[in-house]
Amino acid sequence: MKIKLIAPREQREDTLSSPFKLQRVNLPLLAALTPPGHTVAIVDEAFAPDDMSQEVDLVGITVMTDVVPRAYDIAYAYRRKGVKVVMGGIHPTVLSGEALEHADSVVLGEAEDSWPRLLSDAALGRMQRLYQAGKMTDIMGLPKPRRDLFPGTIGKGHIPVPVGVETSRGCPNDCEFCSISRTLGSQYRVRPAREVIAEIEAIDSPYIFFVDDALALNRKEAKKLFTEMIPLRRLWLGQGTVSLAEDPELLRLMRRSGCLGLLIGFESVQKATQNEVRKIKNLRIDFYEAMRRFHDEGFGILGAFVLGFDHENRDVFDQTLEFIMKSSIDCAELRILTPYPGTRLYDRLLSDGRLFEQNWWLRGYPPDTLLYQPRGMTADELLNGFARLNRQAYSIGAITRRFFGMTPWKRTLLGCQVYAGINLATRKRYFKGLQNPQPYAGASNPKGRCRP
Ligand code: B12
Ligand code: SF4
Repeated sequence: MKIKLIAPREQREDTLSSPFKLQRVNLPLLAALTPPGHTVAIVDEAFAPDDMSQEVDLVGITVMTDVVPRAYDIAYAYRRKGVKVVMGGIHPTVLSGEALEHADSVVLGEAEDSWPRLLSDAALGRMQRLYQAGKMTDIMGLPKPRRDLFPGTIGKGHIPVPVGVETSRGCPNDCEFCSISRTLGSQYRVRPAREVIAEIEAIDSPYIFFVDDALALNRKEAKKLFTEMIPLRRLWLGQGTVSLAEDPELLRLMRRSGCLGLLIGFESVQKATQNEVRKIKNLRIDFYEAMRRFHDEGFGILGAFVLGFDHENRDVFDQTLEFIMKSSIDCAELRILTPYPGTRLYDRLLSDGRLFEQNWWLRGYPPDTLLYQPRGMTADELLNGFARLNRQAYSIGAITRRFFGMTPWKRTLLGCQVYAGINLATRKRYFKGLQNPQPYAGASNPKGRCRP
């Protein structure tokens, strides 16, 4: 069969023009799991548009909630041509019934076991509607992702694009707003260091992005991996929890193995909320000390903050700004809490009648749309406080002041360029986002307003 694997772009953003790209790992991995005898092509709409005139027998689409409208449009267009469409990834896994209205088949959860089965059924003309792995994937012995099929590793300005690599899967923390435990599982599974190293050795980009949600949760294994990575002389980025900073030896090995920067989920600066978020609940280090340690190792930190938790009050905006400025966070990701389907948060807000719209993802709202009735403040207070925080944290004065609390890597010419480029691009994106309509601004009585 001729198979095409597609990653849809976000509905409203011009992702093709975005300078920040990542070579995703899931589609190259699916290609590697495809038994011989089929041909596979990969399309990532963040890199290049799809050419629908190509001949194809089966289309596989990877679907995150943010790309649902686009994914369903693609599926519709191919099915109209008589091509069978399979969906997989986090959204179809948690909402298979909805996905099956748009696809011929859905793969639930991990695909290592189901994908080869599905293909052999499809080749015989008896593809099932649903495929589910019999058990959790043993991630020892995963095949090397077919990165040769990926459409380009050179990004805008000819900067090599970071290449996604997995070192682990799953997360035991089960934070209320996260869907990982229901999809990739709550058991933290680590890939053997030698397999990760072999995979990295075969990658031609100098930049790696570790796609693990919770990098180095198993510190012993992580230290082994980072030690073995030192001679490879690669540069890498990753995402993890603040708790990484609890272990100075780990941080040192991360630096020596080429860590340039980390996306760190601080989530909230308010204690009452921190007690609700499992990953930061039992931290043995405070946020300021963590930032000092990250910066001492030279890491650039993209700190992620979520606004709108139930226990938060109006002071959260000033307090978040204070932390961002005093700790000189290199870049801050500011987000309004999003109730993704498949999370405990979504279920709770739905049963409390606080969701403004039950199937909000079908409408293609842009990021940071307020989708529920907040508790610690009114909807207007949340939206106005969020807008003010964005403007203050990304004013030219604030960007400049954070720059002077800089870490050594920023003092190089390249470092200055990266810092300025990322902050100015984020400023532009956030300020533009603040113009987006907020369909439920001012809503105070959600009961009865929740649209099914
Ligand atoms: C790396 C990552 C990113 C990267 C790159 C994303 C990318 N394009 O690859 C960056 C940092 C850019 C990113 C951004 C965002 N992300 Co993100 N990200 C991840 C992360 C940590 C890893 C993804 C990954 O590569 N996993 C490893 C692969 C192998 O797993 P997988 O994709 O699930 O694929 C397996 C199966 O699902 C299945 N499968 C997947 N697709 C398909 C398709 C077919 C046809 C088949 C058969 C099977 C199949 O097969 C694979 C092998 O078993 C996940 C969490 C996670 N651990 O998965 C969050 C995650 C996907 N992200 C999430 C979110 C919310 C976002 C953002 C919206 C955050 C934000 N507020 O801006 C943005 C959206 C960006 C976008 N629209 O693409 C949520 C998605 C929730 C949801 N319901 O959609 C997740 C689950 C995190 C979470 N904790 O909840 N993200
Ligand atoms: S620590 Fe991160 S990946 Fe794990 S459950 Fe919490 S938010 Fe999800």
